[in-house]
Amino acid sequence: MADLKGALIGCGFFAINHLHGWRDVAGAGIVALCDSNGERLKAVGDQFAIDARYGDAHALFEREKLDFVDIATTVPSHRKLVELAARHKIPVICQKPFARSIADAKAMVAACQAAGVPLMVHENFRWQSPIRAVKAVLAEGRIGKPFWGRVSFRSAYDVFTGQPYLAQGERFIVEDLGIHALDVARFLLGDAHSVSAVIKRVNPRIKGEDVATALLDHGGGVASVVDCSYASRLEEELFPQTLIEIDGEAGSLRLGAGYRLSVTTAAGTSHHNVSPPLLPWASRPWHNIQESVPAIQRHFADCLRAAREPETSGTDNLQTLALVEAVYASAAAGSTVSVGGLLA
Ligand code: NAD
Ligand code: 89V
Repeated sequence: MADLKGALIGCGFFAINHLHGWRDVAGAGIVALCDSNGERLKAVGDQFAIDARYGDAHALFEREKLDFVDIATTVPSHRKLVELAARHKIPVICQKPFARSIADAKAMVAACQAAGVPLMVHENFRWQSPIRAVKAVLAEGRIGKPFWGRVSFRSAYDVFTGQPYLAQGERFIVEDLGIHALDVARFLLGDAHSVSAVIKRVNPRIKGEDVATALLDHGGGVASVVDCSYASRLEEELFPQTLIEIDGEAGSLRLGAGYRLSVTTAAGTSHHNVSPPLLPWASRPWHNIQESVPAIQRHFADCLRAAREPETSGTDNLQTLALVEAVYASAAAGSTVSVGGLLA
């Protein structure tokens, strides 16, 4: 019997991973579903044997007794749904991108704070076990204080079949995928003060940019490069692996293709296989993203029970969203953009 009973709003492409994930989180479970698309609601409700089904979120909140709500809809509905949850005093997890604008994000954070309701953004890439392994090397001090980093995601994988909306927006890779890489850069190297970026659309069949390169100034001479592309046909298709390079004052680390982590210090180089587990319900190549879903959900449940702020709380995510905005602003202006200015 779950002590934390949740509802899932949005039964689309990625929600299936949420539902499998929640089954792996001890003491938490999804007891009700909501989707405005009746066919999806029925298909997902039947697949996961969840009978409480709603086509409208107002009815869901009025009728169900919930400990949390998991919002897995796309960004246009986030503000309305988060504010509705806050009015009902229900703790919220909301998928990324949290908001289309900093103003919307701040309004959601303020609504949850005023209601005394915990709010976490489902920013799951930093919960991938290979990325946690990189963080552990840094935390152990094995390579000393980092002074340079690179977070890279380059692919030609067809994401548009599973997520057709990605081809239709004015913004694409930075808002959808770069947001994860920017969050990982923050996670590993700390917040950035300024950003200088170049973006480009290569694929003529989509509306937004599919290539982006950003230089982040983390302060104190520490810099990182965050680069992402869905226009890079490579010898080995690595989707959806994030590659990481970090140089520190006492050594370096490289998270390379195939989840190979190399750590070099004065004592030499050690190699580690940090491949993510293939969970029973997961499938390659998505398994590294899939395993990060129960990991972040478990973190949310733990934080809820301990009344602790989650790592990627709404407040924290403002910094990641500001980096996204800074990339677009810098690319448009052709100049370096201050991150703080965007949050003011
Ligand atoms: P999708 O379009 O397949 O599914 C969204 C569902 O939400 C649809 O079924 C739609 O009918 C429903 N919906 C929309 N507004 C609603 C509302 N107001 N009330 C009830 N139902 C509503 O989208 P998706 O690909 O599953 O993506 C959902 C979110 O997850 C997006 O924000 C996307 O960026 C994110 N996502 C995250 C990851 C990750 O690794 N974190 C991966 C893929 C997608
Ligand atoms: O994270 C996302 O929303 C997905 C994917 C991992 C494919 O980029 O679009």
